Amino acid sequence: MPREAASFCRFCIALCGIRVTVEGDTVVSVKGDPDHPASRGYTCTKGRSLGRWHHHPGRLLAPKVRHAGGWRRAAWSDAIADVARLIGASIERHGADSVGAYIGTAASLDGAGKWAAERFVTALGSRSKYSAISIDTPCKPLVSLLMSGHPGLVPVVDDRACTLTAFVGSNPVVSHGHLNGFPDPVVRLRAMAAAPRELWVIDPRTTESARLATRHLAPRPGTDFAILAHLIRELLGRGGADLGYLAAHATAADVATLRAVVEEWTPERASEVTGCAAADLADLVVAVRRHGRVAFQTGTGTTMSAAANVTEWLVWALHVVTGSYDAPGGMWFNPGLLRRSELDLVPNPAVPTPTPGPPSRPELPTWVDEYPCAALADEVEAGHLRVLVVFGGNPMTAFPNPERVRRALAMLDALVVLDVVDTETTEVATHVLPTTGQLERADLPYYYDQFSLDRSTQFTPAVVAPVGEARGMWRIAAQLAEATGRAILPAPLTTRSRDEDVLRHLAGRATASFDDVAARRYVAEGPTYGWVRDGVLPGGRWRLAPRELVAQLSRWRDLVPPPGPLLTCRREPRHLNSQRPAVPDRGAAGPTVVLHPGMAASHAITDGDVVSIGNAHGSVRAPAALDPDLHPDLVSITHGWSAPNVSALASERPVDELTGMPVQTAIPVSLERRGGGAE
Ligand SMILES: Nc1nc2c(c(=O)[nH]1)N[C@H]1C(S)=C(S)[C@@H](COP(=O)(O)OP(=O)(O)OC[C@H]3O[C@@H](n4cnc5c(=O)[nH]c(N)nc54)[C@H](O)[C@@H]3O)O[C@H]1N2
Ligand SMILES: Nc1nc2c(c(=O)[nH]1)N[C@H]1C(S)=C(S)[C@@H](COP(=O)(O)OP(=O)(O)OC[C@H]3O[C@@H](n4cnc5c(=O)[nH]c(N)nc54)[C@H](O)[C@@H]3O)O[C@H]1N2
Ligand code: SF4
Ligand SMILES: [Mo]
Repeated sequence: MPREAASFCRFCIALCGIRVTVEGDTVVSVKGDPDHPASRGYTCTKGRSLGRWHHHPGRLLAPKVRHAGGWRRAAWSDAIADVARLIGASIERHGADSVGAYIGTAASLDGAGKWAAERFVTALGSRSKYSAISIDTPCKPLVSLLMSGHPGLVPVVDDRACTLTAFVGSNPVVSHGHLNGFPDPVVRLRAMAAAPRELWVIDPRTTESARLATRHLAPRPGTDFAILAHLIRELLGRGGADLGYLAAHATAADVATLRAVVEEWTPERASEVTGCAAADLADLVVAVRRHGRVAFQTGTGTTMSAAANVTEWLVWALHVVTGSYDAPGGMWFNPGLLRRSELDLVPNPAVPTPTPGPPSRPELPTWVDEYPCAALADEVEAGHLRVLVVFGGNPMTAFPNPERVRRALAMLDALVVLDVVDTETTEVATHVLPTTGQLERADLPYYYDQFSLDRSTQFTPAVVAPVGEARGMWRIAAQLAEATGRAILPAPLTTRSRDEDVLRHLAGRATASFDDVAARRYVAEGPTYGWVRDGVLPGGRWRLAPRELVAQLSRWRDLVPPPGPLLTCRREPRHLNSQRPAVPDRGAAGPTVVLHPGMAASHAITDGDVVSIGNAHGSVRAPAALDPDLHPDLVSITHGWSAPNVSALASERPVDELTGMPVQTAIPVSLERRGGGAE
């Protein structure tokens, strides 16, 4: 008899409610849950493919250990003992930092798993912690830290009350949001665009989100900061700023510094750099004045650009200048229903200072307690990093310069990968440990609560039994720690506890009890306003003009935007980075190079031709697909593939001097036709 279970999807930040039909051990179907208060029945193709993902032909069923002739299937106890031995030996001979961890996107969506992974690194006493944040959006914690004294503030769009929303380099209709989760995005964006409300999209492509917007600006890639600098200049200089808010929540000196550094971004200069008509830029100023408060949300289109930090800073500054943070109709800060940041964050009057980067890249400042992924290959090659544990990530497709990453990973004494399927990274691993997938574990979105549009959380029990010998990631981390003589589980938890016991611990200080969350499945409170202003900002004031960011913005003064082609980042509906739940064969149907017809014509390229795009770092080949909805300077391939791997065009040197972030959008490239489509 088939049975139906309610759960929620953990491929992405939207965390849509699902109903899973199961017959025996077989997941028969996954559908949207109409009773789920946030997603209201919505799912995307990835969520509906969860059954295929669960039954993926590449699923890892048992631990495997590499030996001279290939792989050997190992008993769990042997695999754990072997990894623990290598970790212990490495620490003894080379110190704690010689053992590190990379915590990827899928780990962050396994509440107990990521919690245990973090505690594992801490228990080792190692500073060699890496996460996907430093190849996605290190500018967000940096700007939060420099402006508030804490790196973890998450501004969330007040989606019911905001009247002027803007997405800058984010396409929520496909991505479902960047650090703000938008389940059912089309319905939500339509509501944001319904008069008298306005929705602006700033993106060099006419994206699915842009099509729903009231207005669309298509700047040259990499120049968004100029739109924002101009906007702030006009608001501060010619009216529209919330002067009362500024007087109370910023210093006069900071306001003067901000005013001075944006002054040169006149309408003419902003228009020249961005390629947007001065009249369109003026319309944006007028719109902000009309609405007073704003909700601007950035995404990878800005966080991956060379000007990431200043763009993010100017977005935060815009909210401060208009009194839009921590206030209805603007953006509020989600402290998390489980995590409750408001209990931990106290005013931090010290001006943040970084510590040096890892020994092989000391020039990369460390602001939060992790090293940038761009330094990982250097650390291995220098002999500092010798054992790496990968939790739910795929560095081979995610890191810049994949060839060097592959060589570095192959040099490790041990590469231990915790994953659900075989990947480009398990291919170079020494130890592969099969982990329970989404449907096989009880879960709470412990790290993703803060990205919800409501202060909310949800619970799911396991829907099906683990496949093969797969184990929970938290349990594997705890067993590895135990086998090296360390304990990461606070009493009364043990490695034999149930998932629910760990989750109960994580929910220990939630505003709703674990039993309540488990019984109700989804618990929400409305937005909470004012806690950052009243309880976190030193003296109630933002540091509106951090000197590091003022210095970076000054350096963009003379920018002459490079001519195209420029490679930009983009997400595809059916894939989640390298995870392709709807396409069981990893090699099937690679990406296309999307080009404007004008760009194609000037390079004698027609639809379907094989083209190569390259730069000083590498080159990739793929078939061309023409699309008139792009900025004419732009070419676009998605990341997450091994062939072609677009990360070959990104580099671990040079990177952003403050965060170590590689440039992954607005990259100048050459473009050449290599052959006809049939070749
Ligand atoms: N379907 C799907 N959903 C995903 C993912 C996925 O792979 N597939 N990945 C998940 C992850 S890890 C993340 S971080 C989020 C990302 O979420 P988003 O940041 O919303 O990602 P995208 O949908 O790629 O939107 C980025 C947009 O930036 C535009 N862009 C590129 N360069 C520039 C620029 O210089 N300026 C401006 N203004 N725009 C630019 C691109 O055209 C693109 O439309 O998505 C998550 N959701
Ligand atoms: N050039 C370029 N590079 C980029 C980007 C870009 O746009 N362009 N995007 C960047 C961004 S935003 C990000 S977030 C990173 C992504 O970097 P990663 O997080 O390293 O990449 P993913 O492909 O999401 O890898 C997730 C892995 O987790 C596994 N997995 C899935 N479910 C589970 C599970 O339940 N448990 C466990 N243990 N594992 C599971 C998947 O099989 C997959 O191997 O890449 C970054 N790199
Ligand atoms: S938008 Fe798609 S992938 Fe994201 S949670 Fe919802 S169903 Fe899952
Ligand atoms: Mo990401």
